[in-house]
Amino acid sequence: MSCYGRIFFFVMVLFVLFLYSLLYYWVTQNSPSSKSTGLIDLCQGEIARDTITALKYNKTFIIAPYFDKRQINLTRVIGIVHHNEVRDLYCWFCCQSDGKVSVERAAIDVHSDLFGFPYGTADLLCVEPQNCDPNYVSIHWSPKGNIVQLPRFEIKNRDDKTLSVEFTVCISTMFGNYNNVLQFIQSIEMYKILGAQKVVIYKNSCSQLMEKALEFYIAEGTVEIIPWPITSYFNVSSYWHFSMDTKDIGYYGQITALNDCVYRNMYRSKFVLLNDIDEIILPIKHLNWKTMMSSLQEQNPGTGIFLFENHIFPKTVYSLNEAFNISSWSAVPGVNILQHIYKEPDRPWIFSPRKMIVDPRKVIQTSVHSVLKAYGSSLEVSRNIAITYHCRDPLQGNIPKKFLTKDPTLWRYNLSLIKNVNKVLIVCESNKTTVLI
Ligand SMILES: *[C@@H]1O[C@H](CO)[C@@H](O)[C@H](O)[C@H]1NC(C)=O
Ligand SMILES: *[C@@H]1O[C@H](CO)[C@@H](O)[C@H](O)[C@H]1NC(C)=O
Ligand SMILES: *[C@@H]1O[C@H](CO)[C@@H](O)[C@H](O)[C@H]1NC(C)=O
Ligand SMILES: *[C@@H]1O[C@H](CO)[C@@H](O)[C@H](O)[C@H]1NC(C)=O
Ligand SMILES: *[C@@H]1O[C@H](CO)[C@@H](O)[C@H](O)[C@H]1NC(C)=O
Ligand SMILES: CC(=O)N[C@H]1CO[C@H](CO)[C@@H](O)[C@@H]1O
Repeated sequence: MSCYGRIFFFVMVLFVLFLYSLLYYWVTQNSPSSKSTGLIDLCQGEIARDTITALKYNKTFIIAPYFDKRQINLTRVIGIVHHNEVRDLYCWFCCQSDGKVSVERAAIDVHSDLFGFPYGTADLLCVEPQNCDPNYVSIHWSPKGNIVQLPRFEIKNRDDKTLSVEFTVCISTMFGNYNNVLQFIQSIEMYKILGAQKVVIYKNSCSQLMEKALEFYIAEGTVEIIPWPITSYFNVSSYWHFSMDTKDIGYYGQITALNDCVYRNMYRSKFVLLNDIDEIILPIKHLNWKTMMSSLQEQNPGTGIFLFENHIFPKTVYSLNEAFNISSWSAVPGVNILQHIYKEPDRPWIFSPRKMIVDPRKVIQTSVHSVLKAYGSSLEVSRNIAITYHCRDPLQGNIPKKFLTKDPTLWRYNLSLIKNVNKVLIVCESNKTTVLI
């Protein structure tokens, strides 16, 4: 072949290759499947790492997607939406099988417990495409377009590991420069005595001293902190109802945090407790949660949600037992719960809120005092079996002590509680970087 011939042949080969790639591009871009958007690599989008991610332009915030195969294969994206300004949203799945993108319209299920606020928790529900097995998803207001810049979220709970923990306590939203350090340490130690291996805290803000206590428990492996920068995105209310405070969202987004905590621990923990840090679900009939829950479950098969009456033990009313007025604790700011064993009288005509121990795998949507949707039934546990011990400001004004009821159940744990609290304080003392005692 002559030199020109060779060049001609080479050019022809290049030309044919070029035609082929044009054809390939055309075919993939105009593929008849309306759902497939071709070979755009969704997996280029930056992985979202924050607990709260705002979507551009639309009044939608993403917390996290969770794989939920309890009925059909769903991706359930827990989010916060403006309840009457969000209409269409789409899940852009990144399929592991072939690296393609598959788009599904999301059903938007706004939780019914908005309490009048414009923003509330929502589940964005997307049916997972067959043979896709996605590990990442992006959320977009359109089923078309370029989404390379969209953040992508890891779909959690894809492998349902075996349960590694028996009891996890979910503490929603620590806020307002929280500094009730002594009561915090006592609550954590009580949870541990009663059977908790894990305490998950959604932290908005707390004091420097509190940070030290948290560091101690993180190092110990008890506490897991989920950053909760809700105040960067919303004007939050510190009340639970809109009528009390016309802000964007109620009580520091507590309900969203609780729902996230249930799903986060669904396949990690046999039970999840949903209560505040000044509350302890306190067994009366048994000595710990394990024996109490096995007895309750045995007697109530099919029940997944156990509700415990809230009883207020005012922090303004003290017991006279000087043994529990522990002088070395006075350097630590906060309430000493061992001194508060008088509870306010019942008011049967007023709604008495309850706190919960749930089997997370039976919960679909939770509120604060009950679940909204679940697979199992709920049981109102008798106060003879357990109560929610709640040590705080009085709710019924400063009624005299003689009208309160003495309930020293907490004192059953006095020896181990005092010993354990002292251990935390001494560890911190030995480390000269802390001033806890
Ligand atoms: C549901 O998801 C699992 C795990 O990803 C998969 O093995 C199964 O085939 C899926 N089922 C359906 C009906 O798509
Ligand atoms: C909070 O409200 C103020 C005025 O009421 C407004 O200017 C501001 O943008 C709001 N902030 C957020 C995060 O919504
Ligand atoms: C606790 O002890 C301190 C002194 O050690 C005393 O000032 C305080 O009144 C005591 N508190 C109660 C409630 O007895
Ligand atoms: C403190 O705990 C011990 C051991 O459980 C118990 O014997 C004692 O009665 C408790 N003290 C009070 C005042 O209840
Ligand atoms: C003790 O102090 C060191 C710094 O001197 C710090 O790195 C460490 O985390 C502290 N440990 C605890 C348990 O607070
Ligand atoms: C549902 C909704 O509000 N969609 C809007 C999201 O933001 C884009 C860009 O501003 C609008 O075009 C959509 O209408």
